[in-house]
Order: sequence, then structure tokens, then C-alpha cells
Amino acid sequence: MATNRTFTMLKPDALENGHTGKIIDMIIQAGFQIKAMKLTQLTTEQAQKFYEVHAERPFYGELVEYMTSGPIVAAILEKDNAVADFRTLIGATDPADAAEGTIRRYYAESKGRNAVHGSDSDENAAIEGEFHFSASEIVG
Ligand code: IDP
Ligand code: MG
Repeated sequence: MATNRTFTMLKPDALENGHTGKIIDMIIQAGFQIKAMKLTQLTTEQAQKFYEVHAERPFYGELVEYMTSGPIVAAILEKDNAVADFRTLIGATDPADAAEGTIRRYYAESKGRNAVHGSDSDENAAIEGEFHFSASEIVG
């Protein structure tokens, strides 16, 4: 996958709270192109696998439960410098630390229920995108 792509999920709290459209609009207004997008709900197995890097952390069980608690929107986004620019757009993990104007500052409930995921590297963006989408679901 090209290095100008990142992967995102709008997390269950964002959908529950009616923020889906506003968050997608912020993403588009920030210059990201949507290359793939779907509404889905993670199984426990999928959430455990997606977050397996955090398996030893105390919040892992809570994270898996939360991420499977309702539907999510998964998407592959394209832009120059996509991974870093998207992390800037979403803001810090904890909304209390997130900069003004960021998605998490506006829409996250807490450090755990924080509205949106963004890949942390080009390598993980490719792995995470392929985890959720087959080649035929991604536009060129
Ligand atoms: P990130 O999403 O900003 O990259 P990570 O440290 O990779 O943050 O953590 C992954 C996800 O795990 C966070 O987005 C959040 O939903 C959850 N999480 C992280 N730290 C905590 C915590 O201290 N308590 C509860 N949930 C947490
Ligand atoms: Mg992370």
C-alpha cells in the first residue's frame, strides 16, 4: 500500500452519540480522500487481534469490550503525509490533552471512549487497512 494512506475507525461512542457525519466531514475538509469505507461491528476475536499489541495493558479487556459494543465505521484515507497528518487531526489519546480543533477534543468522551482510531505508522496503516478491506473494496 502507498505510504500516503492511513486507516481509521469511527469508534462505537462516536456512532452512538450521533457524531458520524460531523467526523467524516472534518476528515474530508482536512483534505483526506476516502478510498474505502464500511459500517461494521467487530467480533471479540477481531477486536482482540486488532489491539493485540495492547494485550498486556490493564485496559485491554475494557478496550475489547468497548470496541465490540456497537457498530463502527472503518475507512482507508489518502493524503500526502496521511499517517502523521491524521494523528494531528484526531489529537491526543485523552481528549483532556487533545489540542483545540481536533476530532477527539470535540467528540471524544474519555481516554478510552475516544471517538476515533488513527494508525501510528505507514506499516500499521497497511496492516490495519488489509485487516478490514479486501482489494476489491478499495478504490484506485
Ligand atoms: P491511540 O489510539 O491514540 O493510538 P493507544 O495508546 O494506541 O492510543 O491506545 C489504543 C486505544 O486504547 C486508545 O485509543 C483508547 O481507546 C484505549 N486506551 C488507551 N489508553 C487507555 C487507558 O488508559 N484507559 C482506557 N483505555 C485506553
Ligand atoms: Mg495507537
